[in-house]
Amino acid sequence: MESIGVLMLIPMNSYLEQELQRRYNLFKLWTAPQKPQFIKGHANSIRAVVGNASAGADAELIEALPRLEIVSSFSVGVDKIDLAKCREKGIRVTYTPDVLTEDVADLAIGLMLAVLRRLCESDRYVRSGKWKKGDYKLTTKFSGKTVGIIGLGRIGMAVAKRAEAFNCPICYYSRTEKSDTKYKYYPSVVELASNCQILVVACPLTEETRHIVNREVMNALGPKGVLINIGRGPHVDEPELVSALIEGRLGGAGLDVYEHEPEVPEELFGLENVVLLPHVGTATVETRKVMADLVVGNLEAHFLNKPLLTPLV
Ligand code: 8YV
Repeated sequence: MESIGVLMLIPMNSYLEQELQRRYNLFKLWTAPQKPQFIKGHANSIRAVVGNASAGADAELIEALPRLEIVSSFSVGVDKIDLAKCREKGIRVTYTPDVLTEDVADLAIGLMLAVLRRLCESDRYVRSGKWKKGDYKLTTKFSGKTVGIIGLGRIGMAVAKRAEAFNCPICYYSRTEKSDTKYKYYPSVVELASNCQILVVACPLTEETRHIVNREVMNALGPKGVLINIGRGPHVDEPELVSALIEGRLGGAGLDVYEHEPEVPEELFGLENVVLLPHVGTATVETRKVMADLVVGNLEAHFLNKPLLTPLV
């Protein structure tokens, strides 16, 4: 398979890079001083693209690669890939579902605990020596709080299962009510936010779900409510989130994702009721290795004319 050209869009995992390099003629887009010229120069040998949550095959890239057969994404989220164009051109698309579900759901629970129990602030309190001068303030209990989940897919279900172990009543919003769950369904996000104390975003990013958490939803969640975003930044209207937190209309937020990563609104840096993570939902050694193996496994299957392991298109 030496001569098959694979274009990797950005550096994402060194093990994945090595495994691709061993099998294919790997083109690393980020090493090119002039990206459009680089793509043009290798367009006739590139048959696969490897991207991730921040860089995918958009319409422009797909058009520029006439021999493209498959896009193998190192992510479960595929919002950066033009799926319609891939379908139209018969380009296969694979992703990495299931293998990362536990990590993302674990992190959602971690963010809930971190925001309500003020774990990061407590840590700073000890490190700065302030403990020696007084008592730390009281925080907010997590067990038993009602958790509302936007999107009851694989990750949403895994969050629900974990939160249940903390005796949290679970409710959810999704486009349609699920027949196979006992959790309470609300037909709108505003109703969900009005009836829960912790609101978790766990749905895919699409045109329909962009800014699904808007001013109205934040107001419905209220001054004691906490927003947890482990989905995608654009699910939340970020300037509205900043105002809601600063004005005290929203109680707190635990964020792993942002509208313009790696840019994070600086107004959030001074707020102690906010916990900010650098998009690390799947970032464990174990999970990233399995994700990498799946990216490579899908490419191998494709080029051997075998069934894809995790096809999306
Ligand atoms: C990563 C993700 O950020 O799977 C997703 O959708 O957001 C994450 O796994 C990323 O793709 C790894 O580079």
